[in-house]
Amino acid sequence: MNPTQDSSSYRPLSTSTVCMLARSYLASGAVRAEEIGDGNLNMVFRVSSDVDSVVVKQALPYLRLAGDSWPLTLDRARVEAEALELEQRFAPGYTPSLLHFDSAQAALVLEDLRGYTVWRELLVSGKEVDGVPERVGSFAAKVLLGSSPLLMPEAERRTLLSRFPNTEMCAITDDLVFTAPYVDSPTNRWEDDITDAVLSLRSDKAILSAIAKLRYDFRTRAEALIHGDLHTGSVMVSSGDTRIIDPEFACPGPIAFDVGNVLANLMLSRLAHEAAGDEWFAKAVGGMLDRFWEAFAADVRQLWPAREPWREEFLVDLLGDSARYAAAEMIRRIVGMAHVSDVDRLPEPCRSVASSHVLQAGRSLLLGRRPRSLEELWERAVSVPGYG
Ligand code: SR1
Ligand code: MG
Repeated sequence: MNPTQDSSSYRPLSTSTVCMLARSYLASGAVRAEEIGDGNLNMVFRVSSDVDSVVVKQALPYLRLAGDSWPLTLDRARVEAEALELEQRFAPGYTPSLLHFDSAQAALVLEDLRGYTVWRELLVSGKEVDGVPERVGSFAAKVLLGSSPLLMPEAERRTLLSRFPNTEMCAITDDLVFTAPYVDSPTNRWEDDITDAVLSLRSDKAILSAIAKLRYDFRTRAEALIHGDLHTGSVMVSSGDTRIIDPEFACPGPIAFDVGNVLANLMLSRLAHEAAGDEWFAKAVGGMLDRFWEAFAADVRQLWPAREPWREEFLVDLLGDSARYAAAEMIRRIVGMAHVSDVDRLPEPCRSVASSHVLQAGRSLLLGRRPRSLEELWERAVSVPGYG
């Protein structure tokens, strides 16, 4: 909660109190609620009348994944509400509608994306829905360029970005993505079979230096309002529509962090399917990554201001930087606190094989020359020693 707000009336919602909070956003009549959240951070309810429904997402004052030993700001709910409004401004129709923000309860009343499925779940079950990577690419280009100095007057941009200090959420990313996986942290966990690879990452000076540089870049490069957690679990898909959810990690940051997150989670999916022997879908996921980047780049080219004579250089540099951030995201999803179901759902020995290949890909993408094209990116991610 922001320091100027009074948190004394805050109470974790229950299935009965959430009905009172949401009632006026539903058709009249009896309403009922069920808890539907399975994330790491919040309570999420579906509140339904006989004819319609909304979702209520309430921030808890601690990290759900870790329990009340890890206190966490409620202000992330305000950040999420304001980020959603901003994303709607730059990319109308790409996020769920925000119907109401209750600052006392740190709760958002949102359009219910009933009938949509989390993109990661579709990928895990080997399903491809047309147009999803393209929508995510367009969303990223519109919001990231829209809140960058390329498209927003600088005075307005600095004022806007100052609304998103999001200190504690950035500290989570700083720790879980750029720090803990490379030290002996109690939050880390990995498959026994890859212990040697994990310890060798931690003692590799070139890797530690590359990660330290990325962490510095993440902390200092307030380039745009980034989503901050743009993985395939933050994308909801129906036939014909795709929405991007959960911008509670939104903060001023490097565009490459968001782009790298999408690349990483698609590479994780591809490597997991390959380890499971599902070559056909692995290849399909590779195509999704290519189409995400191509849609992103096409929108960047279209939105790019004529006064700036470095558009193609921006895209080449961005792909290279995104590959570095993708590596950090891939490694932490294998070694760190928050894993992904793409890999964790695999039976052994496929899980260890996938984990090991992800670490090799991460290492290869972190070191050496930055890839300048998708071909070079794939070469670095899959043509690694011991792979295959
Ligand atoms: C402690 S929160 C763990 C992870 O879940 C979120 O989705 C973010 O990715 C965060 O790093
Ligand atoms: Mg989330």
